Amino acid sequence: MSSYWMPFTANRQFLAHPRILVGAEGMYFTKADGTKVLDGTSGLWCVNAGHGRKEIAKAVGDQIAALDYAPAFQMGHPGVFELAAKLTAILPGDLDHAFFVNSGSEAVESALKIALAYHQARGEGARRRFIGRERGYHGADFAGTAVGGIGNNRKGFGDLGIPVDHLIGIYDPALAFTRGEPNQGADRADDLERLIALHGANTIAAVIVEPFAGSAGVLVSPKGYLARLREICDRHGILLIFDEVITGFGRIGASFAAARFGVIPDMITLAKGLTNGTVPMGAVGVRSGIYKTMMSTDAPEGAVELPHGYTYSGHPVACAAALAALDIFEREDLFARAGKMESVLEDAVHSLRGLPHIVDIRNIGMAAAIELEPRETRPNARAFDAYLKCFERGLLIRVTGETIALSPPLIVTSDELGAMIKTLSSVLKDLD
Ligand code: PXG
Repeated sequence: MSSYWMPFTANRQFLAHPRILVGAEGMYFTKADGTKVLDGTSGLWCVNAGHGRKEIAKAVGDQIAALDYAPAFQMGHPGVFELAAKLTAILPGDLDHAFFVNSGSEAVESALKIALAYHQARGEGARRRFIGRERGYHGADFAGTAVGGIGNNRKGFGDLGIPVDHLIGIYDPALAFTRGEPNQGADRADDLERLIALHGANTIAAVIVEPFAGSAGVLVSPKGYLARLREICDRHGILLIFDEVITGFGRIGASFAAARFGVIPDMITLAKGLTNGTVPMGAVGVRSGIYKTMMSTDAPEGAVELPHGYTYSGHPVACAAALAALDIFEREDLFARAGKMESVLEDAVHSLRGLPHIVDIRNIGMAAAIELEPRETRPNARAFDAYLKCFERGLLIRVTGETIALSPPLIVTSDELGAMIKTLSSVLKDLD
């Protein structure tokens, strides 16, 4: 076991106390000893339609048998065109082109490169800087790490060599225990004006934000914040990218945050729920104007307009999985279901208020966070202890810093939410 270097994992702790999953069905994982674990986190925010969906397994098996691989460059296959059409049909506004990749991190890198290429194509090649936000998470690759705003993820790697700056965060501890979107704080978007004054609008390529910050612990954008960012970006010719790797495919209680809040970004980054977590795949949704600009080049017809992509871009097996997943979302109306269950999750999670150590509870869509007071001696240890205790008691939660995150599959029932809260409550009472 010791030859595996585990990602974003306390490797030494894991080797001393391994946690192994061997099966999954519906709302439950199965451990090696045969006991069940209720999935409070959709795996890592990705299994939106629940585990073990037979339709996806069949589509994937059939695809491997029929066409296991097709070269991604200068070649196509039916599934990738069908998926691009189906995906862009559910994206809001004129986000009508899809560029396929293999993860959320690659979606972010691709969107940022498209932003640079687009500005260059328009003769504004000086626009090279990206603006992220404090406590943002945009994957683990170079540009995504640079534009990310979680100190611990950046510090070990020094200057990543990419011109970035960061907006002030959206979290206000004075608004602890807010249900849904905070009413105050839209003016935090005005911080973009400060960065524009500092760097010059003509040097800024794009702003990238998560509509709610997932990895930092469900930090919800204040009402009107995203619309204000949109308005400032428009005024200064800056592209706006919504990173919807977590918020997409129903997690926010609607198809996408862009649809829920009626704010259309220039690009949207997607992954996770796209294939219901079954096969790695990501995508960038791109507005028609960007695509058109890139295609209206003076270069000869045989020239590659965007020298970017991956061996596995639009992989036939991933496309088959995504088409089957989108089918399930539509047939079971899961995005609307998530919207309806939002208040059930909200009431359930806020019922924990008053239990020991809790300093904040936040929620939006099918996502919620319970923030704990740090222990004076060992920061972040209390939430991790809660994670270990919950797992022992048959519940998978996600922990980031001092925050417990819940993001159950969108098929979750009120009873299953009740069971999660019961386990969490018993664990919180037992924590020192
Ligand atoms: N953008 C956002 C907003 C994400 O949340 C990525 C990009 C990168 O995706 P990939 O597929 O490259 O991992 C993410 C990933 C957690 C957690 O519990 C969050 C992510 C991944 C794993 C765990 O906080 N987010």
